[in-house]
Amino acid sequence: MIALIFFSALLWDEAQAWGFKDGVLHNSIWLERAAGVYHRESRSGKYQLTYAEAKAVCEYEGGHLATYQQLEAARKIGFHVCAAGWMAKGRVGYPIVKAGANCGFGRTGIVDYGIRLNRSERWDAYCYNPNGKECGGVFTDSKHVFKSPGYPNEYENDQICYWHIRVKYGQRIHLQFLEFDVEDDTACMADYLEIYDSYDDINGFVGRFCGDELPDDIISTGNVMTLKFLSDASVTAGGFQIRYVTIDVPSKAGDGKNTTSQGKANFLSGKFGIM
Ligand SMILES: *[C@@H]1O[C@H](CO)[C@@H](O)[C@H](O)[C@H]1NC(C)=O
Ligand SMILES: *[C@@H]1O[C@H](CO)[C@@H](O)[C@H](O)[C@H]1NC(C)=O
Ligand SMILES: [Ca+2]
Repeated sequence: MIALIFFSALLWDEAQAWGFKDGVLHNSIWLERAAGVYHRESRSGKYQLTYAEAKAVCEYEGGHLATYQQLEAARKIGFHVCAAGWMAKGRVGYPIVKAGANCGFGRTGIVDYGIRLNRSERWDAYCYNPNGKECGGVFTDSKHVFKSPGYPNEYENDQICYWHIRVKYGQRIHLQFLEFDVEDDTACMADYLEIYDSYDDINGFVGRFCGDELPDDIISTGNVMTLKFLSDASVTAGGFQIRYVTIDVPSKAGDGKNTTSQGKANFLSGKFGIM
């Protein structure tokens, strides 16, 4: 019985998206960007871009065509797309994480069509742009700078981004606001950034921020934090940059005081932690 449930769960997963996350595998539906690499097709559909057009698509967004090595690096962390696209230097191929009969000839790896002599052939594009528009994600690095989508340009209307931070158990997260400019209104009803001292946007509410005053630093109580940015249908602003760094929780009680006394940081006293 249990085996049956497990098996049907697998099948369901198969139909949905297919899984794992930190154990890698994945598919590109939710992992639209991996290691700065992403897939683009023409607005008119699949396999419509010449080499020059593919190049232009990536450059229009501030990036360039991915190299074979960049596509392979993305594939290694789960980037899987079943569509051949141009890469740098006129190469064509696509990244396969999960072998399947309908895609990749049952193999995994970069399916490589080689360097095309005829640059008028029409394929999709693989772009590389590590500084591309970022709207959320899961972060486990010991430090990172979050930017509002499109930063340093103004953010767009109707954005919803969630950034989840999860560092090593026993560490805390120190948030520092480097730039902050979000449409101002008295109750921050229009556009806002919310910060939660937990791994979701229900528990551990810390605050909702808008306007152009830099909020104070915030230090988590546990090893997880969530940032939620939301913009409504009109009026945008400059956006934000927020840095986090991890801090090791001091083993001696006395050291903790020193941390707070240094700046204007809010040292939260709370209970949220995830192994
Ligand atoms: C190059 O590819 C295009 C599109 O597939 C095709 O129309 C054209 O004839 C090809 N040119 C040569 C020289 O093969
Ligand atoms: C407090 O922290 C500062 C900077 O990290 C350090 O130089 C100093 O020795 C610390 N003071 C105490 C009392 O631990
Ligand atoms: Ca707005």
